[in-house]
Amino acid sequence: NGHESFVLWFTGLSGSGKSTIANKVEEELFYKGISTYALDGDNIRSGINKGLGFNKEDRLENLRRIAEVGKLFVDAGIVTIAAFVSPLISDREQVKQIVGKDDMIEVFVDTSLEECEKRDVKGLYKKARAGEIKNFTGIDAPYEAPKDPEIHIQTEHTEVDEAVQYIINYLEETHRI
Ligand code: GGZ
Repeated sequence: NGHESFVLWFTGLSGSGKSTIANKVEEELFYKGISTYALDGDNIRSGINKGLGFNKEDRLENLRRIAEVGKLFVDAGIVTIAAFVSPLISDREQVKQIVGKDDMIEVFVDTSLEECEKRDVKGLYKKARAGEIKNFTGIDAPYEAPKDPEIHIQTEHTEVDEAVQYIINYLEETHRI
């Protein structure tokens, strides 16, 4: 395909819609014949990062390893899609350092805590409010919104398909794909 690879890094609260959007972006890239690989909690926290929890240090280590894996995929020429809460600016700075700042595209999936909590798809907010889950992002652990993400999606004002198209357009217009 002749394009350089990169990491498309989605950040946002639990339940913000990161994975939903990321999966559809991956599908669109597939239709365009672009090789991709998606890193997410399901294939990372159950394997390479089994044993890491959700305190500040474990999250940083979780994200450090993901960034290193992402870098390997980029070296292999694969467009890598990563969807992690990655709550702190410093967490994402570390990712950028590891991957290389020109190879990381930050996508902020901006959904308010109120909306995430209202959706509560997995019932995790309810558990966090009840104190059954500690260090839950947005409840008793911080989320620092990106100040200048390459792509900013406000899901409360944007349909999923629109968001996906917006991201694809961005990648085309910036000659990433
Ligand atoms: C945040 C948690 C927590 C805590 C379990 N805080 O909606 P989900 O379920 O599928 O996505 C969340 C996921 C977050 O894992 P990440 O690897 O993305 O986090 S980080 O980037 O901060 O390392 C949620 C679930 O795991 N989950 N406990 N305490 N999310």
